Amino acid sequence: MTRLLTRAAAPTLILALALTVAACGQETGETTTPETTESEFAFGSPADAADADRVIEIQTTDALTFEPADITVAPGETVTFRLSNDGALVHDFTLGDQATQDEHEAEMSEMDGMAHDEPNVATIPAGETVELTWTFGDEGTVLIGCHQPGHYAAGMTGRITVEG
Ligand SMILES: [Cu+2]
Repeated sequence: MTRLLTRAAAPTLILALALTVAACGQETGETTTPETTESEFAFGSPADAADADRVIEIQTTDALTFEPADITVAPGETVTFRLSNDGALVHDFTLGDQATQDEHEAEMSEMDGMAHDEPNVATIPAGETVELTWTFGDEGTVLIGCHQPGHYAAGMTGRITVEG
């Protein structure tokens, strides 16, 4: 009688174990799936100056403005921004969506104006000219901001419209 019960229970036990293993395997697979993205940035990707379709010159000023502050580019266009600074104040040119601008504004106030080392950010010391090359993605709006202390809050921002 005991042997009969054991025989009958064995396949059920094996099935239960198999299901448990399958469930665990699936769970592990989900948690270890790497996050794969085409670009580190949602608003395009860094590019080489040699691949630029166009150069756009922008002045950064002691009046805390970008001139021009309104720029239009084509989807997929690679642009070199030639950023000049004829004033006495250091500026930066941070390219990104609103989330990126907010993030950099918070970082800069924490870091006391330390320079960035990120491909979407260029620092332009007084009297210098710096270049940043970027390939834009799909139609939309990408923002420009200067996150030197106080500049962004004072309105040192710009807008790049990606359309065409
Ligand atoms: Cu500035």
